[in-house]
Amino acid sequence: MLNQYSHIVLGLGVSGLSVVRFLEQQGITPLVMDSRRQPPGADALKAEFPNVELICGGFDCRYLVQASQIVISPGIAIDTPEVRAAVDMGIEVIGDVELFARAIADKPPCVLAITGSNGKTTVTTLVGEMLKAAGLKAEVGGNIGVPVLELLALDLDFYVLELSSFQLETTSSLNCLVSTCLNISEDHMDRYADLHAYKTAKLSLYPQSRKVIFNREDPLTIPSDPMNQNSFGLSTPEGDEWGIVDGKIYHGSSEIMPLSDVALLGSHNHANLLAAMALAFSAGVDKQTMAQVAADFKGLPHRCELIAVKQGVTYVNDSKATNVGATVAALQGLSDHLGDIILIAGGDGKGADFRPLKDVLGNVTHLITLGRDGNKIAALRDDAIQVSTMAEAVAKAQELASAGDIVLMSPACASLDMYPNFMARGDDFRQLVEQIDAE
Ligand code: UMA
Ligand code: ADP
Repeated sequence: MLNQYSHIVLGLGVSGLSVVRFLEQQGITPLVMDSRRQPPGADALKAEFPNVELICGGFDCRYLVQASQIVISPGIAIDTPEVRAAVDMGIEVIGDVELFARAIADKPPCVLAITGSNGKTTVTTLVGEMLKAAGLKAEVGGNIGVPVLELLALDLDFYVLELSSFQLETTSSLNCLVSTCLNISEDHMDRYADLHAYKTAKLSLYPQSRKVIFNREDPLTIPSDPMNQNSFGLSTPEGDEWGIVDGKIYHGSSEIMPLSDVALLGSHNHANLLAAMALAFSAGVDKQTMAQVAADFKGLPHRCELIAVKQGVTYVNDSKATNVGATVAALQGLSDHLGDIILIAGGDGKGADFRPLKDVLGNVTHLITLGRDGNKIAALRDDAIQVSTMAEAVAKAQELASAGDIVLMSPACASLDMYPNFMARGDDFRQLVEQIDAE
């Protein structure tokens, strides 16, 4: 006879561990399962909750089909056969964000949520900074790295949440004050049947929001049903939209600041800033405060980050470009550059179609590829140089570059074929660049 567990936590990464803590606080002892033999949260679980049972190396269906609720981690696909079997039997399968939503259901709407294929972390960080600068009690969480349930212990006016499509698949009752989908381009095609399925997961955020801010230059983000909505975009704003006129940011007819005072570089970051301002405005942040934050915020590491100028060559770390859309944005942002651009790309393509890179590769003088799917990117150019390691890639780039050129590491791929995460890949690139003689 199996133990009867009403609650099962699937996945023991940072979010799974936060779910165990949350359930234990409610007096519920769950069973935890992880398909990995050594899940990263195993030691912490044993230390904090020695009585919680953990099954590693697979999901035992016999427990799943007897549960009343399964809380699944974002890294596990709902279509995993054991999970699908439980869903088909009518067992509730939700994520940590849905638990969070239910825990704050009695509060007035206080969530500002950000999704999209690219720019989420940048916008989430900006919104968090703007709210704090305005004196509001706000913290960021979600896909940005802090599990949402951990925010419940804090006394906050607002929760600023970065949400991935994986998290949104298992969330249905988040009562957002305001939300945005920044843009949609192909990503995670190893988890979705097609772009439509991915878009459906992203836009499921809209019906869970009192107000929606969409990107009027990206048709895929436009709500299909009429709702309380506004938009941002690089074009001239109409009505009370957010936009740009003659190099200045405007909210409707009200000028916020000139782009020359904005610290972030690139038109994609200007779009991010407009979205952040629109969200912060919905929480009551005044325009002087948002302009001050925009003037101070220089961007995050691993995102088109200028790391060094060596022998006149500028090295840029864009390791967070884990999909094609991000690399396209990086290369478009450099389209005015007069010197050569040497691009280092490749990694785990997650089933992506790389053809949208072809046009922007016109800006690239030399293409160096590496990683599992590097050959697929190399196939877009007859003269691509294929290497096996980042060290070889940097050495080759250094050999080809001369003063005035840019070496851009913007992989258009995830890092997991060669590194534990995108930060490790960016750090490897940075260390290799640091070893190049300055003169
Ligand atoms: N995994 C297994 N078996 C399991 C459980 C997980 O193999 O039983 C694998 C997954 O396939 C994945 C890895 O383990 O590769 C981590 O998965 P997880 O669900 O345990 O992840 P957590 O550590 O809980 O972190 C999650 C988010 N991870 C994912 O969505 C994969 C983190 O986003 C998020 O910061 C964290 O919750 C807090 O909310 C990371 C991410 O990569 C940064 N997100 C993707 C992205 O940005 O592209 C969506
Ligand atoms: P996310 O959290 O959605 O991955 P980040 O802010 O971490 O977004 O940026 C990830 C990558 O996408 C970086 O390479 C960055 O330069 C690029 N990027 C940021 N904003 C945009 C945007 N609006 N459109 C396209 N690419 C973007």
